[in-house]
Amino acid sequence: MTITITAFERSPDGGKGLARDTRVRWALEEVGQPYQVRLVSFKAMKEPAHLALHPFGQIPTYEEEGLGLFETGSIVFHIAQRHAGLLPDEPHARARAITWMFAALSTVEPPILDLTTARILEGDKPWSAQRMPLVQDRIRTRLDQLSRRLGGADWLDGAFSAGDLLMVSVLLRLRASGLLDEYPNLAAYVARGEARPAYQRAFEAQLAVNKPPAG
Ligand SMILES: N[C@@H](CCC(=O)N[C@@H](CS)C(=O)NCC(=O)O)C(=O)O
Repeated sequence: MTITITAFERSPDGGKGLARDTRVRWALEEVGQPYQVRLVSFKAMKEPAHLALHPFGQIPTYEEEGLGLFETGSIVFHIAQRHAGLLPDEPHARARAITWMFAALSTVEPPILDLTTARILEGDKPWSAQRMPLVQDRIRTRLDQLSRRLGGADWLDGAFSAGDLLMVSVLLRLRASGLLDEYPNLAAYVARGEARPAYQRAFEAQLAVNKPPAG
C-alpha cells in the first residue's frame, strides 16, 4: 500500500514543524507506515488538480489506493483506525481518545489560531494592541482548564493516543508566545510529545524539505 501526503514546497514557518503535514507524518511514524510526500507550491494548491483533492486548496492531503482525504483530524483518525498504536482497543477508552482528538482541534486550537491571526494579519491595525490581551486571555482560559485536567499525568487519558498527538501539535504553536511556559505541566507534556522517536522522525523529515540552504 502506497501512502502519499502533500506538504508545502516551502513552509512559511521555515521548518519549525508547525505546518500540519507534521501531524500526519507523526501519525504515520507512530504506526510504522512508510509514506511518500508530494510537495506543492501555494500556486499549485489553488489549481484544479489539487482542488480536486482538497476543496479548500490547502495541505495536508492523504492518498492511498483510490482514497483521497483532506482535513488533518480526519487523516490522523483514518490512520489510527487502520493501524495499531494510536487508539486503544477497549471501546470506552477508544471513544475517550477520539474525544480528545476533537477537543484538540475544535476547542483548544481555535483561540490559538486566533493569536496567529492577531499577530500576522491584524498586527498593523490601530486596534491590534487593545485586542491582543483578550486573545491571550481566551487561550489562558483553555490552558488553565487543560492543565487542571492533565494534572501530573503523562498523557490525557492513560497511554499516548491520537488525542495526545493532536493536542501536543496544537500546543506547539504556542511556544514562541511564551504562554505555554505559564503552565509547567503543559510545557512538560509538549516536551514529552516532542521527545517521542516518531515525532523526531516526522520533524526531521519536514525540516529536510524546509531547511534554509547552507551558507
Ligand atoms: N482544517 C485544516 C486546515 C488546513 C490548513 O490550514 N493548512 C494550511 C497549512 S498548515 C494551509 O494549507 N495554508 C495555506 C492556505 O490556506 O492557503 C486541517 O486541519 O487540515
